Amino acid sequence: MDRRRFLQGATLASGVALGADALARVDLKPKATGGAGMKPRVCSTWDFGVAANQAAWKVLADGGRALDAVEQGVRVPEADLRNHSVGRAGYPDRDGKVTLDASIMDEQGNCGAVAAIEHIAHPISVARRVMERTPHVLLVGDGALQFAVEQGFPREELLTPESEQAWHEWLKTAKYKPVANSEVKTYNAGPGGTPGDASNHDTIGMLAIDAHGNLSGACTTSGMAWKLHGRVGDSPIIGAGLYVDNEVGAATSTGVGEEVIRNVGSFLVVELMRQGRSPEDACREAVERILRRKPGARDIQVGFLAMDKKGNVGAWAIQKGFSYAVCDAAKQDTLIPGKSTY
Ligand code: SD4
Repeated sequence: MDRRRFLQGATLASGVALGADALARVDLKPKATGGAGMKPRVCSTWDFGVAANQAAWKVLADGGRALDAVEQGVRVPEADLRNHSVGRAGYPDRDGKVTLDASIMDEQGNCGAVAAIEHIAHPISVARRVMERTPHVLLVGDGALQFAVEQGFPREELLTPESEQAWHEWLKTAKYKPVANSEVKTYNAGPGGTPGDASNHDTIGMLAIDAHGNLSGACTTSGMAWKLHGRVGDSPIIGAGLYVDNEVGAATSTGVGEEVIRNVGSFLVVELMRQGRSPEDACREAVERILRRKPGARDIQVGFLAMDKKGNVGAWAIQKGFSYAVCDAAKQDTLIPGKSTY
């Protein structure tokens, strides 16, 4: 390589490593774009959203930023060993590896994500570092792990003896057939029943509005259990598993991520709210879009959760069994059964 090309390469490499360019370009200071005096509120997917909301609420009740609230909130299920679907103790893929997906987005449209990252218990915080310290949006696999370790995140074994045992149980019946939809068949055969349903749910998606009227969202998951190694779901894909537009609202999703990605689900929900639909109506239309395009999707679960610019919350799912938690000054442990098409 000639010297000039080498120097060009070195400059690019150090700019990326230091994130100096990124910091110069990304405006990370919160601006009160939403309107001060808003009553803060946070909502999140599934029953474990209650405890996560309460952690987020500590930030919001203190006048903190929605971005900090959602990060702190979703770290709770990430660390929870009873939760086999997020972070530490998440069920592994079919090769026995725990691979995690996460994304975060703030009120200015800044976003960061990691996909298929191993050995890091809090992928949401790595996603935030991607957003704040690199010029990129999404880091995957080994590169994401390398970045996390460079940033000081501890490298740990995420497969617990209990999750390993569950994987061995699954292996007794599973045939390694990497064909389309094989994961869905194994979910049906497994303890969870419906793919993505309440007993085999995987994801926490959280949306918050702070006292400045600013919205942020976070989404983190170990993805679908027994997935192919390297499979990435909707959760780290901005627009699919998470989307925030501070002028309109925010949305997140849970369930079988492939259907959400195909329909750019969370972006769709936000755009429907932009057209005047309520959060619930927007979520319902996004679910029905999935069903119209693929009627067979009635056998799986997908749920959307949305919050509008005023803090109104709504949700809709394909099937019964979806739940979401809402927390504000009035009540910190509300758990609502999600309405559904079937
Ligand atoms: C995924 N959407 O990886 C996630 C999993 C999930 O309920 O939410 N399951 O596809």
